[in-house]
Amino acid sequence: MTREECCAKKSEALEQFCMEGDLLSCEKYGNGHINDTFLVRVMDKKAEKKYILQRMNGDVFKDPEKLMENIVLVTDHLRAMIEKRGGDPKRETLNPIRTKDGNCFYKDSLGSYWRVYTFITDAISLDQVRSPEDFYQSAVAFGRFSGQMAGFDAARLYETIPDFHNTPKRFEAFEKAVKEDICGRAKDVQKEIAFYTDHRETMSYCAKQLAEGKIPLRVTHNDTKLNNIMLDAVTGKGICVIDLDTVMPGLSIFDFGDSIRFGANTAVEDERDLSKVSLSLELFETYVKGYLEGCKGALTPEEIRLLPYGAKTMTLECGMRFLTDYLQGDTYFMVHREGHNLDRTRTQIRLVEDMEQKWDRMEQIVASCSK
Ligand code: ADP
Ligand code: GN1
Ligand code: MG
Repeated sequence: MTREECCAKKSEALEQFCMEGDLLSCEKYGNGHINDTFLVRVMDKKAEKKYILQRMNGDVFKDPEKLMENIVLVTDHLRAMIEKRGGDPKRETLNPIRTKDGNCFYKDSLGSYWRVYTFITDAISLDQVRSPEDFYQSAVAFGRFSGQMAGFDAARLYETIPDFHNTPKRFEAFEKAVKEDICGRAKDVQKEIAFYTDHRETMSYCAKQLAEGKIPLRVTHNDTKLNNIMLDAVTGKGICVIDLDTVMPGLSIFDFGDSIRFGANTAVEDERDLSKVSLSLELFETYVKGYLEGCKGALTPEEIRLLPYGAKTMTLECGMRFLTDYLQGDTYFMVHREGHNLDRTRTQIRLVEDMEQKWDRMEQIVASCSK
């Protein structure tokens, strides 16, 4: 069944959730690569209200019911912290809407799982930074998020995608995809395959530091792209971390690193003109400062030292995941054109190459910001 056919059940899903008012529209929304997201507008007592409806990706998330238990646990925890601080829980955390049966998800007649969140109003999410200030604000907010989750018992969380950032395991999956070559695409991407094969050792460095107990496992977000944060439309402040599907035990350096991979790139993730792709050292420095401030001294000296490695490893891992998906026929990440995953792979490779050129500067920036 195609995604479109699955999404045809959105009206059936909408009827199940407790949303007052008359439906005005329900349109595809956002640029996420995983779930099917819709903006729902309703008219309630002459006022327009908005919600986010999502069909959770059942291929990626094997147990959406357990995933939603995680989301409720995490958002309840965040809400309590926000209230204690005198913040606004309606805007500073996701708020799942219940179904008329009291559940936080609905399983439709085709077996897809749906959920609804209140829409975070007067806020924006970005696919590229407009100014260093945007990036700084996102860094503070992601850092703050990790601080808020520090008191949360990781054992309460179900692992929504096992080995999500286990880079050596990702390498094995990549090798298998190359060997099987089910679409016959490997012959055309030999250069890209060789790039990841040559970087195998580099990719296992952070995992090794964890295994040797040099850095701690924390409750992390694991998908810290710029468009997974809402910035206040007026003040530009980072107000809410969204896309909580992968909140699980993980590495702080990977949360840092994935933000750099996406946001400190001078081009978009799927840019075809590779001459536009590079690591902005200005944005890198901005993010280091914001993240350290948001974490409020919680990172160990070793975690801080390894921040550049987090950036490089996440860029390697993500590009390798795009290439794996390309080799397997584009079944994981949402694609919008022929060769989309390959374009994404190539930007990630170019970005790693640029990081390698700028490595000393990256280490110097981290050292001077942490003094
Ligand atoms: P995916 O897992 O596919 O990336 P996300 O949960 O990140 O899905 O949602 C996709 C996009 O929808 C986000 O980047 C953001 O722009 C928008 N979005 C998601 N949740 C909300 C919300 N509660 N309020 C406003 N916008 C939202
Ligand atoms: C996916 O869901 P989204 O679009 O925020 C992916 C991330 C990748 C990212 C690459 C659950 O993030 O791991 O880094 O695409 N999320 C999942 O853009 O696989
Ligand atoms: Mg997202």
